[in-house]
Amino acid sequence: MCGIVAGVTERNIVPILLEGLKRLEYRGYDSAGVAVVDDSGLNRCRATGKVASLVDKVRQQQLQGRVGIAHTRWATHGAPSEKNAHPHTSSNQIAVVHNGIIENYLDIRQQLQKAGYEFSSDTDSEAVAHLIHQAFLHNGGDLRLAVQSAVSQLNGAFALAVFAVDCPDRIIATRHGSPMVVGLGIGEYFVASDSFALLPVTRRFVYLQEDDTVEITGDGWQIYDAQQQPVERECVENEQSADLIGKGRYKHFMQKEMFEQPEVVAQTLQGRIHHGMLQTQAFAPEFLKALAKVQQIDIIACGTSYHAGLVIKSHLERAGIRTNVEYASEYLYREVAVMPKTLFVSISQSGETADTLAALEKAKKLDYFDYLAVCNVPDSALVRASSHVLLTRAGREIGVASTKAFVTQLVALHILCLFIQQAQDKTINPALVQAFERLPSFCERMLALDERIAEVAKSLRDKSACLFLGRGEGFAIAAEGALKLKELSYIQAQAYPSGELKHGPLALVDDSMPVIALITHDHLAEKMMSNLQEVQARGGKIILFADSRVDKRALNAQTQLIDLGELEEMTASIAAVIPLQLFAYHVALLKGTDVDQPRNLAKSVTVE
Ligand code: HGA
Repeated sequence: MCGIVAGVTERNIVPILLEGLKRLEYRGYDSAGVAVVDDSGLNRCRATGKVASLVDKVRQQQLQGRVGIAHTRWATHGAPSEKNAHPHTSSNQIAVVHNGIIENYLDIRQQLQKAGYEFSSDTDSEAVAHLIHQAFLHNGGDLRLAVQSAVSQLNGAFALAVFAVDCPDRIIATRHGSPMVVGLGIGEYFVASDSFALLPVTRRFVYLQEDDTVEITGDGWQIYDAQQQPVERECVENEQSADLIGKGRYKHFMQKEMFEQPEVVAQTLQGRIHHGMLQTQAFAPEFLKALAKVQQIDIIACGTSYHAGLVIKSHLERAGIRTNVEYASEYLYREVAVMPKTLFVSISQSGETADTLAALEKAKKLDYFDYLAVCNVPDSALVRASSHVLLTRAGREIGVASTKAFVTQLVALHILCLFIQQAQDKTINPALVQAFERLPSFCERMLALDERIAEVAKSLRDKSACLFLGRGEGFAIAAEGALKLKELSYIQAQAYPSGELKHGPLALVDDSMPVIALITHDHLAEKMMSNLQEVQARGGKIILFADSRVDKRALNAQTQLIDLGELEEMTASIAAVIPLQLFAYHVALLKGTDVDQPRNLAKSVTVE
């Protein structure tokens, strides 16, 4: 999604801004731009496509300056085009980069047009530039007051970085529902939407809180709270490596990330499960006390993280914990009845997902017992806003389609489930706990199916639609498999619990419809086989991912089988998603799509 990098330096800032944008590329975007201010005034350069195209244009234009703002845009309002790319400017005086959505931009636009402002883009963001310009004139050229006055008129979510030609030594940045961090260098100061963008220039960061505004100059920085009072915010050291992560011997980040799964599963287990025992020191004592009292759980998430919630639901309910799993975007806009002793669990890879963050904010106003974030990014907004955190330890995930983050979410959620059972003195079969320690080797076995899966993927090369079937946890995994295929190959892939076939989707089945089914060796295997016979009877072509113990005698010769070997009951669904990820990957390779940055998608979904 959109990314912001900006700063005030003593050297030419342009290479720093461009490097920052490159570091944000993995988030997915469609255009990029940079603007600087110097003695000659405001200079801007924008380009569609990759940051590399912007770099070429910047070089040709010989753009230079000590104060600048830069942006990668993932279009929400207006097509991905140069005129819509940020920075947006007003009267050659104000330049603005904006992450988020301004919900009342049409009203503001109309009002500004009446006041004589001309718009040159279709974006909501340009209205912010003109509004700040109008306020700048009214405030006698005080940029901070102008920004604060302009944002008080905005509805929606935003992070903004702004400069003005008439005060060319400073940047003003602010946030409301969208992240922004201040990077503290030596004699140079920056802001960015993600600290990762600034790691080559600093390790010291200050996170802006909701509605904070920061003013940075070459001499220092000052944060103001929502009441426009100067405030102190904590400075944190970031330990992450500044190195940009490479693909190593792999063709794509996604491929590398799938093959890292055995390792990251082991990392997620570390210090939490050892020799078949739960390690109580993994959690703070007060959190364990809270787990002892939990009676219900509301899991709120989006996309792949939502599927992780669906998988864990049946395990939590088996442990006697009533569990509700819901899309954050739906939870946000309905009345919610919270039962006593309900734990609110949010799941997000990035911890920046706007819908999930907003859901947490809503939940905090309700009568929840406690708040847990299951997240992959320790310094993310979600982690900072929750009372407890369970880190998934997948390492940085670059591929837009989530793979290793999903598998580690499942492991972390299983760990949570086991800890709840232990805290509530419920009997835990030690064999179940031990199964997790064998999971990395099961992941290896799934990855070894790569060649066979690449072969089977050929049958989807010319297809435009398919069905995914599973039952129980297998349905949640099938839904994740379908999402991966959609994201990567643009094939319409719809997942159904196979018992639902006869209630509608069976009408879609004929001899041109591939039906991809997942059967693990559980109590639903026979039911699944009966459903597959319904498919076969209508000529449907089955691609079956199945445990080798499943009785497959009823399947016809056209069925293509991917034999998963003998999976372990407790971890079967975690391992079984890997072959489905590989399948989506190989279909995408055959289709020639952009595996790491599928069209229209972004890694951290920072807009609602
Ligand atoms: N609404 C703005 C910015 C979009 C954004 O933040 N995407 O992540 C635009 O469409 O330009």
